[in-house]
Amino acid sequence: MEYTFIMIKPDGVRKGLVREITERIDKAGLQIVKFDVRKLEGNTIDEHYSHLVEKHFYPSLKSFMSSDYVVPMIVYGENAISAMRSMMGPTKSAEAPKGTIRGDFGDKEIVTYNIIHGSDSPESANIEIKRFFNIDIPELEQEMENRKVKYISR
Ligand code: DAT
Ligand code: MG
Repeated sequence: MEYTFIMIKPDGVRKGLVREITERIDKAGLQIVKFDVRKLEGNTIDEHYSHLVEKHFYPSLKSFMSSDYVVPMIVYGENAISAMRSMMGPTKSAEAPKGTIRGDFGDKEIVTYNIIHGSDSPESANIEIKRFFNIDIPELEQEMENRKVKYISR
């Protein structure tokens, strides 16, 4: 069981895919434990894509990511990181198979418009969860435990 960080990007929000994507996560047997709708600060985008700031496409990636609301989430479940990466499909939507989120909804010409982000390793999941929800895994586990107790006692 593990946690991963997922974010519906501005194009996913604008295309009205929030329900479709959360439903796919649900149907895969994964649990959305945190969900938010917000606009990102420039420095958050720089940190999140620090591995890409030197790339020629970074300015357009940054302006895209700040162009509208995004939906950051924490998703929990069995092999959540790889399960979500498979559900998303590869970075380039044109190469993503049908049935994946990027294959079904991503822009086939503009790589940047690929609908969704998902952490690529346990290390990046922990860092991204902390960055976007200001919580670390032990705190999150404690919070989940507390929720269970509340649910059972109702
Ligand atoms: P992923 O989102 O699949 O983990 P990544 O971390 O390599 O891929 O890149 C982050 C985002 O940057 C990606 O979702 C879309 C954008 N991007 C990556 N490569 C690109 C390229 N060659 N041209 C335009 N945008 C790109
Ligand atoms: Mg990545």
